Amino acid sequence: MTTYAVGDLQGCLGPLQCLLEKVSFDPTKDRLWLVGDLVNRGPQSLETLRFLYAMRDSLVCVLGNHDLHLLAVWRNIERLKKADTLNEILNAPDCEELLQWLRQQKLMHYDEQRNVALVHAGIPPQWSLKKAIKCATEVEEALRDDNRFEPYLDGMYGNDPTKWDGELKGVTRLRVITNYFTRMRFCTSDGKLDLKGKEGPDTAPPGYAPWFEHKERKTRDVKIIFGHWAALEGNCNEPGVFALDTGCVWGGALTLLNVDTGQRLECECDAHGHIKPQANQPSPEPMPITAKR
Ligand SMILES: [Mn+2]
Repeated sequence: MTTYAVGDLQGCLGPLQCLLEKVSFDPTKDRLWLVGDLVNRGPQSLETLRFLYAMRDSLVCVLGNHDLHLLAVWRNIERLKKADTLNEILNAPDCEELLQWLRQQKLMHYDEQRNVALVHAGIPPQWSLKKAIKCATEVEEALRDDNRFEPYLDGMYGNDPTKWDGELKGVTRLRVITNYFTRMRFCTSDGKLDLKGKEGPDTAPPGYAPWFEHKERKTRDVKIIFGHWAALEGNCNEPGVFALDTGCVWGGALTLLNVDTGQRLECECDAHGHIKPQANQPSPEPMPITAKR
């Protein structure tokens, strides 16, 4: 039995299947952890969700900002954005089944035996492991509660407040927690967020740094696997912190990490999130569509 973690899929099913084949992934024995952002922007969001749903008993999945956005559009709380590629899911006959499953997923997974946490964006420096688990649970409970699901999604959007305060209540409280777990890149040492910057770690505004670089970060003794930040290109130079978003949907690669050995595998992608043909294995000459087969 082997446990793997995979980076942001964003509908890139081909590269995922390629990696699972490379490691001879066996869903009856092995486990796959997903850092979230399963869908959107990429070519096969619906097929990706169906593929994962079919092997749901072998998965651990945390939600990303794109997954939450999908849930909000599904419940008519937010509209599709121009670049979204979510319509195929919303129009599918099995939409309800797939998204009812999606909303049961977590914001944070903690494996006590391995001392490894799995999150989409990160854990803010001022939170202990215990605090992070408690806060993630608050959002997970709202997601699963039929009476609180839509009010939560409705209150989820927005950049304010920029910083956690234990006194926060209601959807405002859940919004800050959601922003930490699913959108954070740069913050101050006491957890004030800058949600505008998306570029590399050296582009932090004055006083800010990548969330994982703060020296006093309270989860420094926990291994953390995360995605979300493609500009890191899989490198974060912080011991025990593993960046897995290597931008498969943007012509980068999809990364698979063996959680126990730390070994990484990549599948290179083209600009549309499909598997990139290998240089040493030229793809066959395209057949003219008029040719007799
Ligand atoms: Mn993301």
